[in-house]
Amino acid sequence: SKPLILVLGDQLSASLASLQDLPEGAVVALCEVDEEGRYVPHHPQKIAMMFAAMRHFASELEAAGQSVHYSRLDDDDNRQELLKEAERLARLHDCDEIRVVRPGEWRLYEAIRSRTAGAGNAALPWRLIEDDRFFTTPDDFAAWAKGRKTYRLEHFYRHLRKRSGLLMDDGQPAGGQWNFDHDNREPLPDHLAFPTPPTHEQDATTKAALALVASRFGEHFGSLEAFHWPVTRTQALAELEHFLEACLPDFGRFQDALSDQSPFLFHSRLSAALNLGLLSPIEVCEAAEEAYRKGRAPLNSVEGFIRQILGWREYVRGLYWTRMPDYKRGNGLAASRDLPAFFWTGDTEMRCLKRAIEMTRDHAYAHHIQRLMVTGNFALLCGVKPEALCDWYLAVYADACEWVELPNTLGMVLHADGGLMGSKPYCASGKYIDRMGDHCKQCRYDPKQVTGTHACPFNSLYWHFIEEHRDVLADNPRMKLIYGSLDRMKDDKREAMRQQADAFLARLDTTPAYGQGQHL
Ligand code: FAD
Ligand code: DLZ
Ligand code: SF4
Repeated sequence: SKPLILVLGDQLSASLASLQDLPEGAVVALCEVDEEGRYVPHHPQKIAMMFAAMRHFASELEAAGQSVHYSRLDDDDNRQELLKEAERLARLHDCDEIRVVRPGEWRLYEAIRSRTAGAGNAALPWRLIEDDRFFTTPDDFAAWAKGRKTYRLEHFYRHLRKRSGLLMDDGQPAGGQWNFDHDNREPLPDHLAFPTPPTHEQDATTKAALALVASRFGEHFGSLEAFHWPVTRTQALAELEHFLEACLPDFGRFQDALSDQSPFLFHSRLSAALNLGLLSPIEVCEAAEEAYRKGRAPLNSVEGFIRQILGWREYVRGLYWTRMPDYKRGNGLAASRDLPAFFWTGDTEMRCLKRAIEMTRDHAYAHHIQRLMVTGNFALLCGVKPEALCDWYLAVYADACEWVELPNTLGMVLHADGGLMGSKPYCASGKYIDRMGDHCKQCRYDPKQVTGTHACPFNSLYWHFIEEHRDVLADNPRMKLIYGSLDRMKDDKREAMRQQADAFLARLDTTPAYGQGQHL
């Protein structure tokens, strides 16, 4: 047979299953297409990073002697739709089959599945190959999940610790504990210095990708100016080295902290390189474990980091493939509000939100606590509908791929999956944001006030949310204390909070300032 091997934009790994033991004459295809750049208005840095990385990867395959067809976005004959372009190339090169590793999105997976042999279009059948670049496959997750009522991360994570042997000593967890989360919640101290992330030389290939994206997707939300993403494996390895040396020792302590100035703190910023395939999750976890074994980083940091990759990353992926497509329709709290317009501008006086959105605009990045407890928490409390919020997160982050974005947004942030992922919503008042960082010091609102013109809007919104969802949440044992506090409040206080929240929500501008309504 003479296959066309379609390598998708997030499959840039030499170890990719479809690239092993290729028959003579096989053609590898990578395709830049307009449709993938627009199904949500992706951040220009995300598109440029992907195109630059795709172009470098194609050159590396060619240098290794592989025959490669690279479709550029501005090629005249480009069909501008991924599957149609691949089919055009297969015909052009006289291929009799198209092989592709499982894509990172249900949308493409379904479209491909309907074209596989036996499912129609037998003239040019597609073949789906399992993606083995993770610790687990969707089948592994389904086997683990079988018969369980809830899918708790902690159980899955311990199962994978044992299976992988990561941070295990004679069958027991290193340090005698599975979880060091209680050591990983230090708020931001004053005058803490953060490591400076590496920058990478922008060669002609990277510059061309940046220029192309500026001209073709320049109207999308997000600036290209501070583009520093790694776009080759060598650059990604430099990022990993930097993380291990400069960030990992303090990663744990400040994992949950918020900073008004630093977008990155001690976070690894490795998610995009991992999701593109430039780094493997296994090598990253092994490198972190080695840092611990050699005494270069404390266990709470290393365990906390490995938990994110071996635990959360595998867990959300398993959940996604096991639960789609129904998962995407979940709206357990019946949320119906459009996205606040300032999510596309940062134009708000709420300092924590303003900074999270500005950092997103400038870097196509915000760290986990900003996504979860600032923008996410705000959207949860306001009742933003899942599809609007999911489209936003999918568009604005360089690391966004639906398999990881959707469970995090719909499940973790919005509690819209009926509690499958989290035993309670991650809702919080301004007090939490004040405790974890320094935004409130710069804000016109006061996190200690609940009503009045200076009151932090998170506070009344929080109680409004708690009241509004009493029917769904009150029986939850983890929410009992909160409902106890609400019930002990005097009626006039409750009424004042309600009015404060209602007035705020009535003023909230959800006109589609930008980007909304562009979903295909
Ligand atoms: P670090 O803090 O250094 O963590 C190390 C690594 O662990 C990350 O690189 C990532 O690969 C993994 N990780 C950490 N948290 C999670 C998590 N909750 N789920 C899965 N993997 C995790 N991550 C994405 O990769 N793509 C997304 O589209 C994405 N969307 C998100 C949307 C929302 C609403 C939320 C709350 C989280 C989302 N995350 C997503 C998870 C997490 O916020 C990012 O992985 C992280 O902020 C990336 O920065 P980092 O590499 O510096 O992470
Ligand atoms: C996100 C994205 C963008 C912007 N452009 C492309 C592209 O031109 N070609 C491509 O193969 N993939 C692109 N992607 C990623 C896809 O939207 C999709 O998430 C992955 O292909 C799924 O594996
Ligand atoms: Fe955010 Fe409220 Fe603090 Fe302002 S006072 S930064 S809105 S938590």
